[in-house]
Amino acid sequence: MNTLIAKQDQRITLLKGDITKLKVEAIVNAAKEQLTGGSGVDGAIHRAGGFQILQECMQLPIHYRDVRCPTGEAVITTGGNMSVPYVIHTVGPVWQGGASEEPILLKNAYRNSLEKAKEKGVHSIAFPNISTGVYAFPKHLAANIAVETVLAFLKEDDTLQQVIFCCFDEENYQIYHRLLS
Ligand code: AR6
Repeated sequence: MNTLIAKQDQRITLLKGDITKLKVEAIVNAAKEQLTGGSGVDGAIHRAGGFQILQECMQLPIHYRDVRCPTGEAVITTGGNMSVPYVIHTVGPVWQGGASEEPILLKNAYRNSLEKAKEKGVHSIAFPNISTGVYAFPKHLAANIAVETVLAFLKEDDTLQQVIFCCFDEENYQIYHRLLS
């Protein structure tokens, strides 16, 4: 695996690989509002964690219609069959051109995931590149928002000791590599 420690904060690490294989206390899922599973990283996490994750998701309260996690918010389950204790499910925005509050909603998704981790006393967390797959958020802008939000959070927090940006595709990895080195 390619790895890099961020110049801005040594608690931030960049990795390329499959988030379900990481030895951390929490992994973040780029989920949909219904929390029913899907493709991409959501599919990989539900496959690795098994049916238990879906069962836990379906026990969470419904906000409206069939929405269990509104865009920008975050909820938590166990890791099911995975060794990771927690999965933090967040929902990034669908890119619609940029005028529908997509940047702020993406920032909220990172920030609320970090808050959930802090509530549980988690020391290490890994993020996928939320919204940059099926939801088509521009990768450069998404990476800038992700890095800025995590750096700002870490400035005020001493619980988290490691935040991993886990990139799956080479394009995202190169973008983060430039931002963090
Ligand atoms: N580990 C780490 N990152 C991964 C993995 C993996 N195993 N697999 C894919 N990625 P996406 P979104 C990366 O589409 O854009 C689902 O159907 C991928 O390369 O998973 O937020 C949900 O149910 C990309 O950079 O999430 C929602 O409906 C990143 O994960 C919708 O997709 C995010 O891509 C959410 O779309």
